[in-house]
Amino acid sequence: MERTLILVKPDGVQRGLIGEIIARFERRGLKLVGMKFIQMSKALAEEHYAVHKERPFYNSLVEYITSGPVVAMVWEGKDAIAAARATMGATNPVTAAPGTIRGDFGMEIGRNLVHGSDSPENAAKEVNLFFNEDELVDWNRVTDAWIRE
Ligand code: DAT
Ligand code: MG
Repeated sequence: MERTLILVKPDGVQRGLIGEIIARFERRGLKLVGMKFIQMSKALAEEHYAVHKERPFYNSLVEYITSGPVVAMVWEGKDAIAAARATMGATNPVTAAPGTIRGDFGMEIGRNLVHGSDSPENAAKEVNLFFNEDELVDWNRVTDAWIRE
């Protein structure tokens, strides 16, 4: 089982797309194990985006992600990381496929609505950054047998 950290970024929150975005992960068959609505601090944003520290867009990334509240979630499932990223679509919404979150709701890279972890290593780091172990819920979902054989 994999776990991935998903954020509904401030544009998704401001545009009233929280439910729309969550629904896509939910109906795909990923299982929600953690969720919170928070205003990220600059320190948390800098740590979250530490891998991009040397990139020219780093400062605007930190500014964007702290510009309003976000919904932070942990979704679980076999291949959860790749499945979630496919549901999100390509980083640049202009080239993201229609049917994906970014392809359906986005128009530029600096307002791409969602974050999703990109590897098991980064997912573990990011989940720990946003959630304590006791904030993640271990639960049985009755539909699992109809989602996985
Ligand atoms: P993703 O969010 O698809 O994992 P990433 O990790 O490469 O993409 O980059 C993190 C965020 O940084 C991305 O969501 C939007 C922004 N970004 C990436 N490449 C960019 C670029 N060339 N110009 C401006 N912003 C960029
Ligand atoms: Mg990334």
